[in-house]
Amino acid sequence: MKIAIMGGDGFVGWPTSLHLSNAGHEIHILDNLSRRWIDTELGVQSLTPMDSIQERTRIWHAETGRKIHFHLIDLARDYELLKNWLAEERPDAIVHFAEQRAAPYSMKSDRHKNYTVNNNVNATHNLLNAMVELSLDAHLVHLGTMGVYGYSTVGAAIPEGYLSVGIETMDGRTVEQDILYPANPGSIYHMTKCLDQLIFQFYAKNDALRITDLHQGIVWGTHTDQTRRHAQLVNRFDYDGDYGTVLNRFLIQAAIGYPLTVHGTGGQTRAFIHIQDSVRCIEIALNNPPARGSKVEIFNQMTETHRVRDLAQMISSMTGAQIAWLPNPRKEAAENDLVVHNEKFLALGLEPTTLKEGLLDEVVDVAKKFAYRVDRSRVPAVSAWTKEIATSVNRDPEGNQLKSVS
Ligand code: USQ
Repeated sequence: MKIAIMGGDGFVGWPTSLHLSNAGHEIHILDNLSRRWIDTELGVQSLTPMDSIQERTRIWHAETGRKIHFHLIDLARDYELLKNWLAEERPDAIVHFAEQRAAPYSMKSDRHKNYTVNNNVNATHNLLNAMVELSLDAHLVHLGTMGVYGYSTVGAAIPEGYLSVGIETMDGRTVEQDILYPANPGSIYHMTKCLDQLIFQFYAKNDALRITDLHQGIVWGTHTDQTRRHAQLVNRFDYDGDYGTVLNRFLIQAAIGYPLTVHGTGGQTRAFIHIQDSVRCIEIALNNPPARGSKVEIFNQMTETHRVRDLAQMISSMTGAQIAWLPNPRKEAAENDLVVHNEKFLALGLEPTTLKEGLLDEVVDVAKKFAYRVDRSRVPAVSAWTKEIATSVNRDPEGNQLKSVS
């Protein structure tokens, strides 16, 4: 297949591009390189030294003989460029990662809220709009989030996208309907993914576009089979308070002797998936497109759930790291249970990589190798969900006064 990877320079986009190229597909990355600009804005860098996208693709070609093409296009802003590119190349499939993906970054200030909404909603809409205009029957696979559901299970497992409900009619009958599971976003970022869902629903219904939405949990790990092939193919690795996600953050904190930054009681239960499984899921989704005219296909892309404090305690007993119980900068339930259906990917052959010490060691090794690149002042999470919360989150786990970088 000829596959366009929108956002193919990012944390999941890059290993996905390599994985699909390795599988023999013709890969085109479209990216505005915004993640690299945001690193500059925040004054942080990936833990792993990351080459330019042109250099990365050159190394991939030298290693494998396969070409990955790169096109500098901003989906949210360069509508005509995007449309012309799609008209010329007419890909068979499109994988859409081209969105601002960090909840804390989206909550930093009014400017960051506007940027996240404008970027994410416009990128998704521009893409679908252009596909309809060009009568392009490509299968669109979008990276959504488990966060569209909220994280509360009200005693029932979260289904894969749709909830069967009985609606009472005026003449007393009950009509069965499948509706999108009620959206319950916990940040501006998650809210944009809820809006994406509605945009997809409309375009699948009105224009019979073939769309798959993947509700992914928190990704952990750093390497895939392909990023391991050469030092310069290494994936990016975020540890900072905005882009670093919880398990990867704890692992690097342990490696540099920084107290593990548990928010609140650590009673938050979340869904997780290893980066290697994430790229496999995308391949499986691409191989199983919905039929034209059917509703949006939705998968829960996660393999296990864990409570934040259990992860902290596990890493602490593995490494001897201290745990810091911090005021929570987010507005979220202090404790929740989470049960999630994920049978669809399992039925299609996904063999989950579950959290095992060996695999955690791998990330700790990466963390130790590049520990000299860590700026400790960028570890604390300083982005507060409300102005009131901001006043209570003012010291880092080492006792230093915090300053927001926004
Ligand atoms: N947390 C801590 N300490 C930390 C960092 C986070 O206790 O140092 C807690 C947070 O308060 C939260 C949980 O860990 O309760 C998860 O936070 P996270 O930063 O690992 O993940 P999140 O903000 O939810 O976002 C990440 C990705 C996002 C993806 C989402 C999937 O950045 O792109 O959509 O995971 S999910 O969480 O299932 O919605």
